[in-house]
Amino acid sequence: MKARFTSLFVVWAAIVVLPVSGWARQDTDRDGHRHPKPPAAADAAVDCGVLPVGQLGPPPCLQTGAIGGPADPCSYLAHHLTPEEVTIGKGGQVTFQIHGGGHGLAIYEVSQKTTRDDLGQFLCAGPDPATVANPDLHPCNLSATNANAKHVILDGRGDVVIVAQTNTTNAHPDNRVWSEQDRLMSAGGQQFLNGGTIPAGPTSNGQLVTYRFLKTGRYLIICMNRVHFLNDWMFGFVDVVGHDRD
Ligand SMILES: [Cu+2]
Repeated sequence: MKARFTSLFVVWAAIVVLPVSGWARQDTDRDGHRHPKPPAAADAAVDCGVLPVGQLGPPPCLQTGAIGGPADPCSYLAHHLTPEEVTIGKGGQVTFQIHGGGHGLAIYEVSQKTTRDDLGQFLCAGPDPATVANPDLHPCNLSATNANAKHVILDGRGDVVIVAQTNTTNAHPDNRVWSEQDRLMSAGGQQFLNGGTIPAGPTSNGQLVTYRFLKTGRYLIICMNRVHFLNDWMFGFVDVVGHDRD
């Protein structure tokens, strides 16, 4: 009787336990092919903006006063995400921490073929401002004309992702890149998001915005501040990998 119980237990274990552990690490596609599952969802952290703790560069960058503020010709150097691109597993969470002032976040899905350089041409045509050391060579630096103009932004497949309407009222929603269609989330619309008193690092204390990505794909993360996004290319990407049938 004991031997019979033991063999029954082995059969039960093979049916119930193993698929939950070892066997479950595979996925079957529509053709019946088995593939290893991707690693478990991993989280990521992205710093949005920079808290200036000194001059952003030699003159003409401001050397005193409101360094990094809207009158600093080098403020564009603080308008970026770090890192500009992260990859997480499906179901993973990204925590965005705000640094410096005057930011807003919004997320859109874009085609896999969407590149930073291609998308940036719809904002301020020319080189990536992140690669421009001399503020005089940044074609849209502190340009109210460019920041307030209408921009229609396409992804790598040619689909319209964002329409930044002309800023005619300088009030909500004109005063932000406020494009609701296809937008997954936004934060910092009427009141900007602001950073804390400690620059990016383990003890930094900026506002946090989190988003959990439940579907695979490529996602565009933008700052809704018109100057930051349309002049200075303040955007990045989150790539979410895994199987959509999970
Ligand atoms: Cu910003």
